[in-house]
Amino acid sequence: MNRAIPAAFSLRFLPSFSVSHARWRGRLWRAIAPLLCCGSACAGVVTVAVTDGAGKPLPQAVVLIEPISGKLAVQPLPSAQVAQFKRQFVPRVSVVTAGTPVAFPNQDTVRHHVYSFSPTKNFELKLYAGVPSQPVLFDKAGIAVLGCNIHDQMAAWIVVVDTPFYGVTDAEGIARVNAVTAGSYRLKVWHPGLPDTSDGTSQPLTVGAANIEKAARLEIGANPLAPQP
Ligand SMILES: [Cu+2]
Repeated sequence: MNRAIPAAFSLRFLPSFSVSHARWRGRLWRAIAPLLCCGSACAGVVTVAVTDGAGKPLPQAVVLIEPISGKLAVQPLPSAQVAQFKRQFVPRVSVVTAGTPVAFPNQDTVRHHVYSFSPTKNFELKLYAGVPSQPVLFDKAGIAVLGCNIHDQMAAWIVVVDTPFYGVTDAEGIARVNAVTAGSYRLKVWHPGLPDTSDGTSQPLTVGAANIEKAARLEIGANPLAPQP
């Protein structure tokens, strides 16, 4: 939502003494923009365009917007699911808020044995068909890598977050995060194709009255989500 700025505060009326003033005015704007808004009443859309190392749009990258300091109130999702269909996980990449129960319905006629040994969530659903009686609670932020003991080609990722502002890039490599309240944040971007040791990219993000467009480039290697030939 855009809010009209009183003329007295408008940067158009700031004097321009030198070329360096453009930079100075930019810094001033970033500093005061959050102050011109009134808490949750002021929010913007943050659009992030993610590309791979070759500059191509990168789908299924996870975008997180985390406050520089403190924590934001986050509610668990009522439910989420990662199905198994045609011997693949669907979806391959999910984002859920901490405390969300995730169901793992098996929609194949073969049985699956779903597991994760990640510190974020260590669990195992031993060889089963149909829908397990209980969902799995993902209560700790981090990345859980899922596999199947029977089908080695099956892999999926559940990113558990403790911020309400997140998204996943679409087929064009674009993620839109709506209603981000004014403030100072870190914009993080991650993709399963990154090396295991990488947390992805991080850049500062200041949200004020205006919508924001950002870009991120990830140096990924073999993309595990690329369509199979
Ligand atoms: Cu399986």
